[in-house]
Amino acid sequence: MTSVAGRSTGPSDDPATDPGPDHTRWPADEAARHRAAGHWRGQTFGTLLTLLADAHRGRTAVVGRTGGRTQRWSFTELDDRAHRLAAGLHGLGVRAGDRVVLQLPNVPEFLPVVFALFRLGAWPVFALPAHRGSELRHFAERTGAVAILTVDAHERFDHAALAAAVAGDVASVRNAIVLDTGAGVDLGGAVGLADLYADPLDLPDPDPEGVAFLQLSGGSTGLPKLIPRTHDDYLYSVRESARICGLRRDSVYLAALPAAHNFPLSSPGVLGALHAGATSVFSPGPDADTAFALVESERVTITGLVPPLAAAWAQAAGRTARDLSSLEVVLVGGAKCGRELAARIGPALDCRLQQVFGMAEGLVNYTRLDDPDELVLTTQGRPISPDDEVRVVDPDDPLAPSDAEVAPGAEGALLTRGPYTIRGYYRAAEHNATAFTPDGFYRTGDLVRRGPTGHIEVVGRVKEQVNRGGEKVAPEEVEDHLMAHPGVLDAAVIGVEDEFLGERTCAYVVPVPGDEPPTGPVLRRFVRERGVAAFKVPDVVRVVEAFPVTGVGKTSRRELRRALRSGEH
Ligand code: OOB
Repeated sequence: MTSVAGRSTGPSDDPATDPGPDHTRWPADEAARHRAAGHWRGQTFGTLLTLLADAHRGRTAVVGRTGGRTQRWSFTELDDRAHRLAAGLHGLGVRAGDRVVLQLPNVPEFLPVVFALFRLGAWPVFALPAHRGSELRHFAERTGAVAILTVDAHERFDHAALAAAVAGDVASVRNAIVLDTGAGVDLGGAVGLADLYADPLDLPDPDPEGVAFLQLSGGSTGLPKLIPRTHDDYLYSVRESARICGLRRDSVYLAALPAAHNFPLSSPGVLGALHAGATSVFSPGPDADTAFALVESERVTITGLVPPLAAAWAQAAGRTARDLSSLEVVLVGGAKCGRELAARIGPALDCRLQQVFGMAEGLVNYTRLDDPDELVLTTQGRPISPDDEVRVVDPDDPLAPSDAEVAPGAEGALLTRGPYTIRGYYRAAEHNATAFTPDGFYRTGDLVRRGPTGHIEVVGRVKEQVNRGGEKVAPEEVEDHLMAHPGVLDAAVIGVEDEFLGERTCAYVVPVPGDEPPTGPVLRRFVRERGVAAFKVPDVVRVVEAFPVTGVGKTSRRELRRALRSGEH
């Protein structure tokens, strides 16, 4: 890989596919500091798996279902599968630096596939199972991907047909590779994943400071951006996450959310579990029925959930016959988990709550297992690393940011820089010019407050704050008040245009199933009686059956706004 003035060029030397300068690397002096501090250890994921296989051999690394079959692979078997798949992919012409769009649901094959690509030095582009044609085409085009690797069908959607269509549309895509789960769809001209297992090859280890994969941004506007993460930087966050979340060899991590997302992948996720020599269980779906059965049968000790799912699990735990007593820690993150919900989770699931505030771009914050309860209930944690730099700045003018720091404890926009936070999105020079400060801090777009212990409370998104006639309303705060009502399972607040106020608030509420849903006036009175400023009482309340969600299951306020504009609610 060549470096030009702090930028790296694509590793391919073929001028037809060489993407040119595509992402910003860490400046040399900072990189040297991260190495000297022991954060970056010059190890790749492929080498790590070999070491893990030596250390843990016959212990179970992965459990999951492919089609109707339960599979259980030891560390040795996972390592062997990754070696053989790497050889098969090499046989297809996949080389170091090539991009491969990966769209797998929670099947055990996820891990050998990802590690095979890591070993080759080819970059998985982590699409989510919920993505469809417009996203997959965008990922393939933007990255010049050489292949798409997916499953035949999942949740009654024909992914093989979609992969074939995208391969037909995007010239760089030479192969569609499909995991056949026996769903019975036509695989067309796709290569079967099972046919790729070949005799292992001796492959050169990729550059640990080079890109390992492309993650996707949560993306509040437009299509997701691509996030280049390196072996060195990501391994640091995985290693520390495993430690902070107390993973041990006898831990069992349940991937309930789609494993390709950064949260179940690395916070501490399946990679953290592997790192600790623990077992990863892939749940085919995130719903309480499916997951509780696995918690019982596999004696799951730890998992990670987005807040709407945590609310649903807490509700379901009260009436399940399943034995959930093995659960020790439930991480909740991805969106704000307000105090009301936070206080419900531990007692309902009889476990320790750990809040996590992370982003695929890098920075991850955790409440610590020995933090006082008050911090666990009211904050989203503190950074993983002593070298994560955090600045809380004046959010007032996003177009002409002064980036002046606010007073300690005051609300402001979060900027961050550190050993595992990217310095630029992949092939997005124009966007990078505003998404990062000139000195390399990432503008997270999150509104936060930082307390004296360094714990961060997320107040909302800079852009989602509702400006109600000059009074600022954080949707998350109003949602938390609504969630305190016993009849409310979930709440989402958005701003709606208003002739007089500029914006007013509209609260959507999902009632607890089976109960008589609370009415708008009842809920407005309820919020008012909790002693909040009148301007925070939602102007409109709508009761709906469910919320639209993002690919990882976060409530999509963007989709709610769209539905409201188009008159669907
Ligand atoms: C995780 O990653 P992304 O990339 O899907 O989304 C990042 C964004 C953050 O910038 C923030 O706006 C929001 O999601 N977020 C939270 C939060 N955790 C994430 N907002 C409030 N409270 C939280 N606890 O979502 C992600 C990555 C790694 C671990 C966990 C979540």
